[in-house]
Amino acid sequence: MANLTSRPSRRMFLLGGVAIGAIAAVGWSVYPQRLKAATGYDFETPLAIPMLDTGTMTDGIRVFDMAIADGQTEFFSGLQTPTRGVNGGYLGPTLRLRQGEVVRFNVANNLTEATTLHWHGVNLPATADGGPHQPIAPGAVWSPEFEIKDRAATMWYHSHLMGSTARQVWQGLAGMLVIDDAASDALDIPKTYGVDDIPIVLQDRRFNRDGSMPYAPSMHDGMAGMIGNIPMANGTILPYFDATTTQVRLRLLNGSNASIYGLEFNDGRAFHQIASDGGLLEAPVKLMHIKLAPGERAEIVVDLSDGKAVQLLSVARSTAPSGMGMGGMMQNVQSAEFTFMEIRPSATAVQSAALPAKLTALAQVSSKDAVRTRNFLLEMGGMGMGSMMGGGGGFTINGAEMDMGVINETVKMGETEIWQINNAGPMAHPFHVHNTQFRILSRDGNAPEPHEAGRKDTVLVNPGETVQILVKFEHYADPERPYMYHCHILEHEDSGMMGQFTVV
Ligand SMILES: [Cu+2]
Repeated sequence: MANLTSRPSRRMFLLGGVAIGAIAAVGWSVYPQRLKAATGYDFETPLAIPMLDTGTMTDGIRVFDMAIADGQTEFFSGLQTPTRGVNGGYLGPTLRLRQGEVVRFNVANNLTEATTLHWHGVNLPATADGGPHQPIAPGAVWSPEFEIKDRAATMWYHSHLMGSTARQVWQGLAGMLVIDDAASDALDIPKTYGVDDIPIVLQDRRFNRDGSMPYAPSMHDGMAGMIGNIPMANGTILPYFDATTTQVRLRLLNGSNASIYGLEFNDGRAFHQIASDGGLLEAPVKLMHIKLAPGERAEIVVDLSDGKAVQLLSVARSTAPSGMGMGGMMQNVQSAEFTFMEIRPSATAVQSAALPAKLTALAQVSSKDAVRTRNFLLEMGGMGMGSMMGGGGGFTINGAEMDMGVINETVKMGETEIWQINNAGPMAHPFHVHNTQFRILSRDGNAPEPHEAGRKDTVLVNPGETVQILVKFEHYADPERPYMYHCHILEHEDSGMMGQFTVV
């Protein structure tokens, strides 16, 4: 293993000695150039494509064997970074499932501490949720089994250990989970894994000079969330992807702890969003910019028929008024500016089919379907001086911090409800509800934009905003074991911005 004293190199010296300090000093706007100059990286690593894992069929059940373990990852050439992963050093395989199948995940915990795996976005029994109530002890194997009810969608899995989710996800415990169904199979859209259908886990991390990637949040990080200064896609830094077709479908996941990405291409080209968290939109939506908060997914199709290389960026384009003081600062920090990767079209690209005008049918949403409204007030009490000086977290929903012994809400299976989420704090919070795909009814009284009108499990609630979602839990009642709703900024979740509900 190389180190700085035995094998000095411009890249490593600058990475440790100049890059991070310079980036902090010059601010985020010139960040991509600085990163390139400082690291010497210029899209010279191929994009890592997570291994595709379709499991094995055993007695009609699709079985996945997953081992969570400590590992090492060479993010920077010659430097080994201690990481954690699922069946590998960092992150995990892309699990491929089908609607209507029974699946079993054999999750072995080879760490020396407890962990969990939560199947984010999936409709499942509470015992299979993989949240705080299903810890896997060191050396133990957890084997949840259930039927996949969801339609085709890009979901994901990640650690959800009470109080330690942020640290374990930062270390690498996350991966993609792709569900297929007959309707999506029948659509003529890019669907060859790793060729024109690419999973992309977007994250950012901070590194030490020795290559380590410690989870060591400052007090400010505890409030703003851990935001890195090195972007990565599938655990690769400034990678390139060689496209061999004229269109590529990117399954984008914001797998960061706290960064809100404003995604667009460096040449301003438009693209089409075809799916949100819970699957296909009714029709492709043409966009030039898409905001993706932690936990959210978007499938987009990018046209490359002009043959020009294009870079995927995160750009801060705040639509919210920038406040003064701490609040304004935190909004800025949440909107991270990064260059993630470059896509290089082949000169002999295979012609892709034109996108279908219609993708699927979605149920009409109406507030009249709801039998009641529940209110969820998100607050950051910890913003006060008391907690600035070392007090408690103060991240609450309806005035309470998460308590594993308290069921906050009880919902009847099959009933439609309005959940009204109000953000009283100075930061945007992505609100995630387990075990369902909901629909957005309104943002501050306005109907959602077309790209937000589909199935969702995570919705960004901006400062001062009130978002209404239409929620229904259609399967898997359990009067005792709860599911979670929470902010998906993982530091906020760990600090108490989470609650529990049962479906009866
Ligand atoms: Cu939050």
